[in-house]
Amino acid sequence: MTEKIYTSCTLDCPDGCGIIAHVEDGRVTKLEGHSGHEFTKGYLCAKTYRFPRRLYSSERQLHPLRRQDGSINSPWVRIGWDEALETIASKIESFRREDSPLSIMHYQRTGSWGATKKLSHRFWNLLGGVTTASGSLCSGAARAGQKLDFGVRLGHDPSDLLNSRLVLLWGRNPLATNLHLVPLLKAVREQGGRVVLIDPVQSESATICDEHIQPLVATDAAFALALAKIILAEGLEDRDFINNHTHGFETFRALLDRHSLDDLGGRCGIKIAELQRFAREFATTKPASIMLGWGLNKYRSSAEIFRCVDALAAICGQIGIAGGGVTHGFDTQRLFDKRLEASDRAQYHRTIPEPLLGRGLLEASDPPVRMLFVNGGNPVNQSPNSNLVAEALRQLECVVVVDSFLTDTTDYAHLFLPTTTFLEEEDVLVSWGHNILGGVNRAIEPVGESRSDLWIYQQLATRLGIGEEMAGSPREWLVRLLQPMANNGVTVDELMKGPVRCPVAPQVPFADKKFPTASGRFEFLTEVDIVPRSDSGFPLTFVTNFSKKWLLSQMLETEHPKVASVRVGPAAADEAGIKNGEIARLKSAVGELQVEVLVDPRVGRGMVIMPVGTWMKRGGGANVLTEDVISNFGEMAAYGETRVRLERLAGPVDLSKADVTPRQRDLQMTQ
Ligand SMILES: Nc1nc2c(c(=O)[nH]1)N[C@H]1C(S)=C(S)[C@@H](COP(=O)(O)OP(=O)(O)OC[C@H]3O[C@@H](n4cnc5c(=O)[nH]c(N)nc54)[C@H](O)[C@@H]3O)O[C@H]1N2
Ligand SMILES: Nc1nc2c(c(=O)[nH]1)N[C@H]1C(S)=C(S)[C@@H](COP(=O)(O)OP(=O)(O)OC[C@H]3O[C@@H](n4cnc5c(=O)[nH]c(N)nc54)[C@H](O)[C@@H]3O)O[C@H]1N2
Ligand SMILES: [Mo]
Repeated sequence: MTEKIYTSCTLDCPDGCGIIAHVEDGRVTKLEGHSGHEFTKGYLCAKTYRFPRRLYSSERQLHPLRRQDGSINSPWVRIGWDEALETIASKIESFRREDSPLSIMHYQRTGSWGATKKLSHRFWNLLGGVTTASGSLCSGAARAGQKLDFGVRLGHDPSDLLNSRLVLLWGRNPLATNLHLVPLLKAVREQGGRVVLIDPVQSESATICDEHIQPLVATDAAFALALAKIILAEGLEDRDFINNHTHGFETFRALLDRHSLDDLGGRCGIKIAELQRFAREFATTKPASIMLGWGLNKYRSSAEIFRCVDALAAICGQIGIAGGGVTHGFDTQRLFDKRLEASDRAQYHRTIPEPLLGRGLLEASDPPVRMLFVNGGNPVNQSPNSNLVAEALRQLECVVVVDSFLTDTTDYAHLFLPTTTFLEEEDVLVSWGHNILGGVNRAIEPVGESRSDLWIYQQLATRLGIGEEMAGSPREWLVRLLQPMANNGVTVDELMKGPVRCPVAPQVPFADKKFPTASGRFEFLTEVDIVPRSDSGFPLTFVTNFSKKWLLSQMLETEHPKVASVRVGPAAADEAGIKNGEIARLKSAVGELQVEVLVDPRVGRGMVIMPVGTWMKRGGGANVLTEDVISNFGEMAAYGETRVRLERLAGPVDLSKADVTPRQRDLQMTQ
């Protein structure tokens, strides 16, 4: 008999799908969409449909592992949970006592958006605090920029798009990365509205847009300022909104006065007439919504770039109105009961910014970091300057990784703990792309000996004398974590039955025109550097984006491209003397990769684009090339500051090893 169990996908994706898991004899046989989910509406993305393959993959690790002779060069051997937990607890204990708690670093990313995952912070805080990571690999600059403008980063409910007459997809590629947004965008067009893509690449999403505006890469500040300048010059601004609800307008105007329109247009590579036409359309079409993506989030000035876009919307009064706004993501997790993280119990504090992990680990002194505990992340693969991160990890005495697969990071680990997936866990999902809370019911028992992060931390806690303060079933912890929701009428019991709208999430943020900023108004930026980085030795900007086919670095060997590929426009290929399909060397100041070069006229000038997530040990790894640069605000990894050059290979290339079939090449074109 097939049991049907409601759950939610907790993977790091804005869609956060509502799922019905089909279970037969304790095995998941199929996943389908939950038809009652307001946003994901009964269907899943291809990655989630095929998630059972990951669940039951032979690559999945189902037992704790340690290195045979202790060194990371020796093979993994299987051990029991008791041995693994005893070893790790005693390592934690000895580093704390003999050295300092700060000689241990905890590194956690958002492999799962389950609410219970935050309890890891409680564990380390109860121990008195350790070195942790600050900043962000994902949304730091956007969060920082929007906080300065609005007081908080708060998106419009996706369904509010149906009120828009014009939608700008700005540095965002929902057809690949946010599938359930697509029907809403189609509906906007069916109602007579327009959807415009702003991207240096004609991405997959161009196919669902009315128009594609193609500024040069990393010049969005100049582009947004040019539009604002035209709007003000032509008197198309919303004076009422500016006068009554904003702060710092005159300084913003002075910032615009410092740049001529010719200069701004020249920088972004868009003709003045086109800028004028589009500026008029944006200013006079109300309401217009801007959907900001992660494409703008990869530069040193990203927070300021976001602020230029916010300012553009503000001068047109497109803020706080239905169908308007500047939406990036949702920080709904701030609504959990934060006190449970027990930050008041940490007497020791030290942070290393995530974007500078390699350097930070190597430079940490007094005390140096000696032990690293990683859960829910793949920092060797995903941090900038992977080689430096790897070098830093190689020097540590003890690296523990909690994951389900042997990733690029586990290559540097001494101990591996196998963890469950969301299908084996009880949790609650709070999405960063919509306002629907998702119950995560355990569909099956843990496969093999895998265990949840919470169980692992509880076991370690017992061995370290803080067991009682970490004790409790997942359900008990969820009730505590989500007390603020219960206070607003939504209980965990209800959440576990089906998707529920977050009771405190606004449909239209700032509708009352109150902003939690210092002035209580929308605040304009005062300064931005509009000149992208250049380097004559490395003529191209290295852009990394997300593949439609896989999520971050989570792909099985059979799903992994045989050869890492990059795409360039015809001009860049000609300049490097490289033909379509040729294997070439891609070099940056910090690393190099051998890649197949696909010449694609959809890619803008002055750039190379490569998908994030291919594995270093399978010949990929975009971050082998990225430089560890941090954004001006928000401690964000500025991956896109990396400059690269393409070089022809001297000798013939052994393509038998590469094995690129035409079919695969076609598939790669859609990356
Ligand atoms: N299939 C799939 N879906 C995913 C993910 C995945 O790995 N795979 N990852 C998830 C995560 S963690 C995130 S954060 C989101 C990100 O979702 P998106 O925002 O869609 O992510 P990106 O692919 O980084 O960037 C989108 C677009 O920005 C463009 N871009 C690059 N540089 C610039 C620039 O200077 N200006 C402008 N205007 N555009 C630029 C790129 O060409 C790209 O088309 O996706 C989530 N969804
Ligand atoms: N060059 C470049 N690099 C980038 C970006 C870019 O634009 N350019 N974008 C960045 C972005 S937006 C993001 S979000 C980051 C993502 O960086 P990471 O969060 O490091 O992403 P993943 O590669 O998905 O690694 C997550 C790991 O967690 C594991 N995992 C999943 N669920 C759980 C769980 O419940 N418990 C535990 N213990 N493990 C779990 C998965 O198997 C996987 O190995 O990468 C960033 N890296
Ligand atoms: Mo992300």
